[in-house]
Amino acid sequence: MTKALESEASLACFSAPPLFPGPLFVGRPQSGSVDHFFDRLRDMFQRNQLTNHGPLVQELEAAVADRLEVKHAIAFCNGTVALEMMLKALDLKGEVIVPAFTFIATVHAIRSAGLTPVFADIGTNHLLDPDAVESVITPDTVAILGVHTWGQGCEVERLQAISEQRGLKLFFDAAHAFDCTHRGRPIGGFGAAEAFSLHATKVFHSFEGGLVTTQDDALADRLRLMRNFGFSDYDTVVCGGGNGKLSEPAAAMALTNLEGLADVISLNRRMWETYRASLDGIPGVSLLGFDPGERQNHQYVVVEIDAEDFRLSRDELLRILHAENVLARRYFHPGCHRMEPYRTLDPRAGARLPRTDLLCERVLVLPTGGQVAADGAVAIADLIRFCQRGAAAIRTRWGRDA
Ligand code: T4K
Repeated sequence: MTKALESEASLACFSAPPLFPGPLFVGRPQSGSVDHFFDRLRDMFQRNQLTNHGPLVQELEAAVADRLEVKHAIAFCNGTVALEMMLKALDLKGEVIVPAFTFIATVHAIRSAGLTPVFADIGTNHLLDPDAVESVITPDTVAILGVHTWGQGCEVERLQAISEQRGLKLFFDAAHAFDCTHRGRPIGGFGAAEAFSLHATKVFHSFEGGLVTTQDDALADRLRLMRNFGFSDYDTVVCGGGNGKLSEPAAAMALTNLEGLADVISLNRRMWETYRASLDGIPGVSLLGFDPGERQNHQYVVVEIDAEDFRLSRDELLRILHAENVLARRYFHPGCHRMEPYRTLDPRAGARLPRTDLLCERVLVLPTGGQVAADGAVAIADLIRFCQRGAAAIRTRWGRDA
């Protein structure tokens, strides 16, 4: 894995061998015991109940509700469908305020639910800015959808106060935030409902899967109907719906991963600490910190690159990292407002999203987890430091090779 970084000629982008022999990903799945998973599958085949709210899904929902201290956890086939059904369940019509600095699924779900997304800017913490939310409220606004980006809790109390004053519903996209807290309370119990992703790349996964958590009995009942086509019994359909069901093998994976989650999170935490120590003092690189008083899953290692101080842009660094097999990601570039269909629907959105645009140019998410290991994180940080120091020579060489 190690190679001496002596001059720009040591870099793989100039045809030297890469720092890592194979790719290091952001979002490499971390799974629990394969034996425990197969034990659960064997039992499942004995019962021959493969899907449609079987015992493994029921066990998962009870375990999650208990862990997140919520009355209801309703499992779905993926996080996007969980979001869509959560947003559809209250029969809202109108505009939903949402950040553009999020994975595109957040915004697509609003549109699929028959609602209109309206983008509001984020703060320097990467989270929906309540002042920006207030500035885009119109008579057509019906809801706010905050995103607990990177597992950090949104400014829940201020968003709650705004939604109560203005008669709006408040929802959260908690795709990144399983097992995280806000003000000491588990994320999952805030707003009218929260939606989680159990995608394979998430800290806690079911291959594909999602969850909605809520304290509201009526909303939970409705969501359980909706995910099963609206059927209340064998041949009675009482509302609209679709197929949002989680399968039993997916629930078996989730239950198995729940057993090993504490180990995954403590590994992520150690990796984050290693990155923090190793990236320290590199001009133009700032690691997104976390409130030490909150529980975090440390699924994402997020840095911001200031092109002036770093002397290379984020995208130039990305090019170097990729050549070295460090497949860092620039989530959520270029911002949902610059992707279709939203770019065409609201071509002027960028004018009110300066912090979103800035972050879309600066954020880099680094690979973490067991695939990287501590010495890998140190090597990646050393590489980044080397790039900052050698920026002038790297640029000159790029100019010469062009
Ligand atoms: N809301 C938010 C805020 C979200 O971030 C997401 C999803 C959602 C809603 C929607 O939830 P889901 O409907 O997905 O449940 C990935 C994930 O696919 C996506 O779930 C996630 N957010 C997003 C942030 O990241 P991509 O397109 O970047 O994934 P992809 O295929 O590039 O995978 C990342 C890397 O992980 C790959 O380069 C290789 C590695 N990988 C991936 C998979 C699936 C593996 O090594 N093995 C694997 O099995 O979106």
